[in-house]
Formats: sequence, C-alpha cells, structure tokens
Amino acid sequence: MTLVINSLHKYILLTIFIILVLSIAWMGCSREDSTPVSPTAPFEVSWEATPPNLVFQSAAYYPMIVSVGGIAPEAVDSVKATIEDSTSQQIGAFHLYDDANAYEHADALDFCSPHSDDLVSRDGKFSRLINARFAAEEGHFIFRVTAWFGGESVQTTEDTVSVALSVPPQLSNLTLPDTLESGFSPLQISLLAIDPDPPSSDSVTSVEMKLYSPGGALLGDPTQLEPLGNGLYGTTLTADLAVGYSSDLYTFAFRARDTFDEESDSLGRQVYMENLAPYLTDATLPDTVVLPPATDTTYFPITVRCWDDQTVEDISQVSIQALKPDTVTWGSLVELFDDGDFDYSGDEVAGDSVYTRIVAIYPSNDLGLYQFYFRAEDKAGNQSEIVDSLWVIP
Ligand SMILES: [Ca+2]
Ligand SMILES: [Ca+2]
Ligand SMILES: [Ca+2]
Ligand SMILES: [Ca+2]
Repeated sequence: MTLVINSLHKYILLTIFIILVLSIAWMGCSREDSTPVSPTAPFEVSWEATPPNLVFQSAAYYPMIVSVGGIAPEAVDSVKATIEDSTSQQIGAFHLYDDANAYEHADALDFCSPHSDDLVSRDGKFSRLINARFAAEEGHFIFRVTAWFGGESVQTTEDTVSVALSVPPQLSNLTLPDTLESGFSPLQISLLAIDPDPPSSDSVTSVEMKLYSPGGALLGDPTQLEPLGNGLYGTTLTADLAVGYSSDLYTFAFRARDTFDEESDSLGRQVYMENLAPYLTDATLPDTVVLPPATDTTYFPITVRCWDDQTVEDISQVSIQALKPDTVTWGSLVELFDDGDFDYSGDEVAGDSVYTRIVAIYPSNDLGLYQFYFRAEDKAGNQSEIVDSLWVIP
C-alpha cells in the first residue's frame, strides 16, 4: 500500500514537474509570439513612377507606381490616389494594387486601367495605369497617394501633372558623316532638338539614337544623347560601334520626347559603316626544328600579333594550320590565344595582342618544309591570312 502511494506520489510530482517545464517553455514561446506586429522600419509610402505630363483628352495610359515600406505588403489595407485641380478641389480618386495584374478593378474606369499593370504581387509596389481623361480642361493637377494600415495612414509627396495640348519636339541640324571608316577616331555627333511649346510649360526631356541594319532590324540598345546646351544634343561615336557588323549602309535614326511624352518625327540618315578584317603581323616560329629521336617530342611556341580596327572585341578567332611538306596534307586547325594562360596556351601576357600556342614536332613527322597559315576572323566574318614556314631537319 505504501509502495502504491509512493508510486502515485512520484507520478503526481512528475506530472506537476512536466506541466511546469511545458508552461515555462510555452511562456518563452508566447513571449516571442506576442511581439507586436509593429513595423521595424517606419511605415511609409513613396513614388516609384509618377505620371508624365498628359496630352489633353488623350487615352494613352501611363503607369503610376508607389512603394509601401515598413510593413508586410499583405498587411496594407488600401492604397488610394487622389487628384486635385489647381483650386485644391478633389476631382478624382482611385486605388493602386499589388496584385501582379491578376484582377479587374471597377473603380475610376473613365481614366484608369481595369488591370493594375503591377508586375509582382505582394512586393510592396502598388500600381495602376492612368490617362488624361480625368481632366475636363487643361491645367495643372496635384496627385497624392495615401496608404492605410490599421488606423494609420501615410502619404506621398505631391506630384504635379500638366494636362495640355502639346506639340512634339522638332529635330534639325544633324551633324553625322555619310561614311564611318573602319577604325574611325572618336567622333562627336549632334543635332538640334527644340520643343515649340512655351518653355514655361514644356521642354525636351530626352533624345535617343537607334541603329538599324541594312535589312531594317534594330541593332543593340538605343543610345541616349547628352544635352550640350542651346537645344543641342550629342554623343561620341567610337570605332567599336561596328563590332560584329559587316561593311554596309546602316540607318541612324533620332527621336526626341517632351514632358508630355510626345515623340518627334524620326530624323534618319544612312551611313556607310566600314568594318575591315583583323590585322596579322609578326608571326614568330623557329626557322628550323630538328626531328626529335624516337619517344621524344619537341615543343615550341608559335605567336602572332593580331588586332582589329573595331578593337579586340571584334576578333572572333586567331588560328594556325600547317601544310605538310607534301604540300597536299593539312594538319589540324589550332587556335591561338591571348589569354595569359601560360600553362595551357603558352601565352605570357593576356590582352597584349600577342596570340600564342605551344605546338609539337613528333618523331613521326615528315622531314621538309612546313608552311604555317596564320588566320584571323572578326565577328563580321572578315578574314585575313599570312603565311610563314619552318624546316624540319634530321
Ligand atoms: Ca507589386
Ligand atoms: Ca511639346
Ligand atoms: Ca573588324
Ligand atoms: Ca598575349
């Protein structure tokens, strides 16, 4: 009986102990869990993309994007934009969404897109597309965006958008030669971009240059021209512009935009752009090599200098191929490198335009005169070749 009571006693004590341990552990956990959901960074909303000035009555859509910080994106209650006219009268309101463009929205459809145009959901970036149809007349309008979380709200700075009729910028006075020779020296080109609207209400915001192939395909990324003052915009062309492009007529096309995102007519010019083959000089290889005895091999480096008008960026391959003494049989094509990888290619200095490869003469090689054809090819497919020779003697 005593034994039973003792066991029961122990059991009760053990149970109490386990409960105590568990509750302490739970208190520990709950202390962490009950940490308030207050933001670590300040709760704030800021502009990522403001609308440009809008052409009166135009239905063209432009993105408005804000970024809400300091709070988990899914915890944001709503993000709402308001539009006021110059008398501070609110004339429109609509929501921005962080929904990856997934849903149709029905608010403010007279001037807002049904879809948000948002890229990634729950990344804290809220978007909507708007057009100029909110404005019953021309004028300046104030945009603000407010984000709500719980009882709190925060607001962006004001953004002023002009709604007016705008004339596109006009381009003239292009200085660009008809021919760009292979390896031309750096050349500044320029043109005049003027917005006919009053300078107080509109101006040129960007001028870009696009390059088109003879077949009309856009080549590379557009180049933004720099403002040079007095309405002039320019950029410096360098010889590497022609990397990978064969000699032909290319079209350079220029366009300017204004604060209303109105685009000028394109000002274009056809230019003959030349791209010559790489240059090969200074081939080095021994005049004579003694045929090695059986089981031995003779190694030696072969080098050649190679460069290209369009910079080394245009060089696609430098190689050698040997024509054997029978003048019929070709050895395999061997690529030379300017990589400084001495252990692999034998090249001592990377990027010094000296291309190198270690080659071998075996006891089985024929005696006689070997002709080495050095070849280089650029990315436009232009090829060059020089020949040097060596005797394999007994
Ligand atoms: Ca988003
Ligand atoms: Ca304009
Ligand atoms: Ca070239
Ligand atoms: Ca080298």
